[in-house]
Amino acid sequence: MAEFSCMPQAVELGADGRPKFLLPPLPYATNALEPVLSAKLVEIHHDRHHKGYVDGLNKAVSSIAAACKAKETANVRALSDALAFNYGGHVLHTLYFSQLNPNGAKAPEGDLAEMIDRDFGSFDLLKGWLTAAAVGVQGSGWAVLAWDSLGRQLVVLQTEQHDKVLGWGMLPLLAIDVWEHAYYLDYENKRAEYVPKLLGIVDWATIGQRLSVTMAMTMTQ
Ligand code: MN3
Repeated sequence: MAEFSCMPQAVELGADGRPKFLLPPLPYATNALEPVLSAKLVEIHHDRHHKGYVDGLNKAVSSIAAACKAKETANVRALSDALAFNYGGHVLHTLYFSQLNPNGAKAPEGDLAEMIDRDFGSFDLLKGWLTAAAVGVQGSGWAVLAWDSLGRQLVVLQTEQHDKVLGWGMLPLLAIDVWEHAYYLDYENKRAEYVPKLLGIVDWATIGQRLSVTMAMTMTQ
């Protein structure tokens, strides 16, 4: 579980020798997140919705490769949209499911705790801002705690769908899904009740690992 919690294996080579994206298995039983998220909700969200983005991503990538080789450029806009939408959905759902653990660390430590205090004032202030960002997303989208690789600071983003209103170079560390499929079965339309409960089962040790890896990856010379 510790190995899985930062980022699971992403691809295998397909029959054509090209990378094929994989749906990561849940790192826990579907009922492990109760009572915050029911087993039925987790099963539908992972096995149908997340799988749909993985399938859509593999289809977009192979369609683009085929169209490129055939010099068929008429659908470049639609295929580019499909690639961005499904890639965003796959990345964010991978982060989402692997960051949740009711028995995980309840507060950040080390570099993550220091950066949160520096950039947001305190852990409580960050949680307040992140919650407001998640609850306030118009329609379907996400709130994301991200690493700004140019400014070398933590930022909170709101993302529409999976791929709109992104900042290039801002790498997601913690992702809060506020599409209705993420909570409606358990919370109906009460997104403001779902978000704080979800934040209560985030494993902050996992977020700290992601920050360490991301900071090292984006180290400036
Ligand atoms: Mn979702």
